[in-house]
Amino acid sequence: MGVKDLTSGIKRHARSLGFDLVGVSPAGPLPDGQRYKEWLSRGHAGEMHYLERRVERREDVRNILPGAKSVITCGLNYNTDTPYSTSCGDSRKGWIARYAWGDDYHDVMDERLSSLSGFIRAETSGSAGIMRYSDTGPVLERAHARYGGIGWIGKNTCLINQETGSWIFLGELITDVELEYDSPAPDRCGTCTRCIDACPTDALTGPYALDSRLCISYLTIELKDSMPFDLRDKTGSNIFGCDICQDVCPWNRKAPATDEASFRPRPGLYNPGLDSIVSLGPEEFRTLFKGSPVKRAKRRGLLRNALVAIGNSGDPSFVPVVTERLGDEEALVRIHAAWALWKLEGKGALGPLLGMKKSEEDPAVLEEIDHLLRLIDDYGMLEASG
Ligand code: B12
Ligand code: SF4
Ligand code: SF4
Repeated sequence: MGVKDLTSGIKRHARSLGFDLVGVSPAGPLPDGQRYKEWLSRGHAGEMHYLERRVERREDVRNILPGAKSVITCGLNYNTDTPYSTSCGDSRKGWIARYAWGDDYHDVMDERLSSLSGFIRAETSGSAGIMRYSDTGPVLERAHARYGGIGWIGKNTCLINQETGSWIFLGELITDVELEYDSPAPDRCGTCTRCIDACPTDALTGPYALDSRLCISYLTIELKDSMPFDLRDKTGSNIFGCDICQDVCPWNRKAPATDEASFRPRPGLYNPGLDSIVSLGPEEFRTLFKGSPVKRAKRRGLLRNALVAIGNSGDPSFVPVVTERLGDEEALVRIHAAWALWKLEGKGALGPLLGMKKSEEDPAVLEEIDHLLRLIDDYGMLEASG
């Protein structure tokens, strides 16, 4: 079969498998590799040290599959007919990012990519070498998607398609089969800067530049430690990921909804009550988030985030649920419960914090309590009066 027919056969098959977008780019050194190395050297990957490994594979997929000739990038729409975070202002609720409402996309993408891979093998009498990835390896996925004509890189750093918007998961097959290549899509951001203006933490340090250390998505999903003190106030109600720089993007205004049933919001994940999230026990957490991307944060990470959102809500009716978490089994949760109580009660947190300090043994929790106590003016007065 000729290169042209094989390419259109693969694209037709990808669409029949449910992929919304498919494009092909040549395997070879990517000019974007330089951009990537500069991003790393600025420290913008934060604690995601895995991104510093195997950079040569990201620069050129032939270091993954020797002899590779083509990268087939597939895009799957995960948008649903559900309001954006920017129109949900209920301070008693938390925001889980759109991508995480349904089943874990890694599983959905892998199954489809595996079928597409089987199709290519059959069409090439089993001779094709193929590797498949979807957020699972050292591949610059957005860069390949751009070269494959799937969309452009927006100033929010997301891959945007003119028709579908940016609610797209990416996955790719790297293959030694020669195919017909697409051309990169033009940049359609123009003079718009909505995403940069809307980012609450200034993580978009300029157009096409994201500092993960400031990004709420990183802080609520990837960061395993305490949330940096000065950023807590800025993360709003986001408890897992962040959609703001995509919610405000004009290219998402008319984004179509996906047909993919597994991305529909699972009960309880769309804009959930913060009191129910912060009260989840280990077993309830496991049951609720089985097969969901949210399990990545682990219970302690999700409760940390929910406590920060509760602190930001300014709603004193949360005090009882926060007080309960002062005795949580996880130090990370106790740290953020102490902070949330201080945010909600101010000086009123003095008694509970002093009480907590008496029995606390974890150095990181003690450090947080001492920091908060220093911030409560009354404490200084108490010390002075003996
Ligand atoms: C690390 C990572 C993160 C980090 C850093 C994100 C970032 N912007 O770099 C954090 C944790 C913050 C994150 C957040 C999110 N992520 Co993420 N993440 C990744 C991961 C694993 C690597 C990305 C990376 O290498 N970043 C480093 C930067 C420098 O690289 P880059 O963004 O890919 O950009 C390269 C090219 O696009 C090009 N380029 C960039 N800008 C420009 C501009 C111009 C003009 C040109 C010509 C080229 C160009 O050069 C860059 C370097 O090579 C990818 C999967 C993968 N293997 O690619 C998923 C991925 C990027 N994430 C994804 C998603 C869905 C998200 C979130 C939406 C989740 C959420 N709702 O919370 C947010 C979006 C935040 C945002 N505005 O980007 C999707 C993005 C799909 C899309 N449509 O773009 C991916 C592709 C996973 C997937 N397989 O679907 N993520
Ligand atoms: S995901 Fe949120 S915090 Fe990160 S760059 Fe976008 S708006 Fe800013
Ligand atoms: S909000 Fe505007 S600048 Fe940002 S990605 Fe969308 S179109 Fe581009």
